[in-house]
Amino acid sequence: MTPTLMSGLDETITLSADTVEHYHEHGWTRVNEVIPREVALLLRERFLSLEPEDKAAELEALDIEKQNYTSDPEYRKQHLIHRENSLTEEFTRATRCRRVGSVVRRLLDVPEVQLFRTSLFEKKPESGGGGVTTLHQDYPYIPVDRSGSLTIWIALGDLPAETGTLQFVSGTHREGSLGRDRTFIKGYDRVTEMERKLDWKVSPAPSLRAGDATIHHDLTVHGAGINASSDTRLGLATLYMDSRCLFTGAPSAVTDGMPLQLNTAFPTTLFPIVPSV
Ligand SMILES: O=C(O)CCC(=O)C(=O)O
Repeated sequence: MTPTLMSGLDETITLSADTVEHYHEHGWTRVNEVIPREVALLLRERFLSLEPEDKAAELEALDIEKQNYTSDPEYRKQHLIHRENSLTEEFTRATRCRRVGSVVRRLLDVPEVQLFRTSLFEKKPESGGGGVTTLHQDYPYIPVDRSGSLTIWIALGDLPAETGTLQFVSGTHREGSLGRDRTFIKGYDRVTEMERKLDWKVSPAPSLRAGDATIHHDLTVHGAGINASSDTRLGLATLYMDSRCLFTGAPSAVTDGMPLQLNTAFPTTLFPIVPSV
């Protein structure tokens, strides 16, 4: 990355009061240019130019089996998930930069921001297998002792609404943890039940320019439509938390195999503190 691109990542962003209020009121918000457009376009290019074997979506093949992902092929078509270790170092720089850290700190209102995980969600055009991302909360899937973390989902590329950008059910961050959703459960699941009973309305899919982001609370129910365009939709999603959160010991694709101690903070060697002031 050139020094000019790097310096853009090192600046802090001051959010408007409306943006912050929208987050607290609805459980999600939008921030334009959370990373500079040129950086987002560069990341897209880097990803697309990786050899197919280098960008193998590990989860679809391996961990999803381990996680008891439903065998229904419908749920296997949502997206491909690429973890940070299969991406280039520019991704690491972008997700650990002060620019993003300052946004997270303002929304979480915590002394220190810690990165829990980065995933690149690739949704192929519908004709290539990209299906609907079913409604879910993030919190039931993370081994973190308190809710309140957030995910910044950054558009890598210009993403018109029809590519399947994220949509939210406003206010659901006040419902508590609803448990695992239909992706992992056959039969009763509370998200689907509430969706039917309460006739949930999802927010319209936004059109995002490269570098723009939507940000959601870990209890906010969200999903995405099919990718009705002819281009691959790439969203770089990183979950950040308060560095005082503790590890619960629950199995997870991110933490399994790591030397973590129950009821202690996540080691910063594995879960970096992100500069935020
Ligand atoms: O990109 C998607 O389709 C899903 C992303 C998601 O669920 C998330 O970032 O929490």
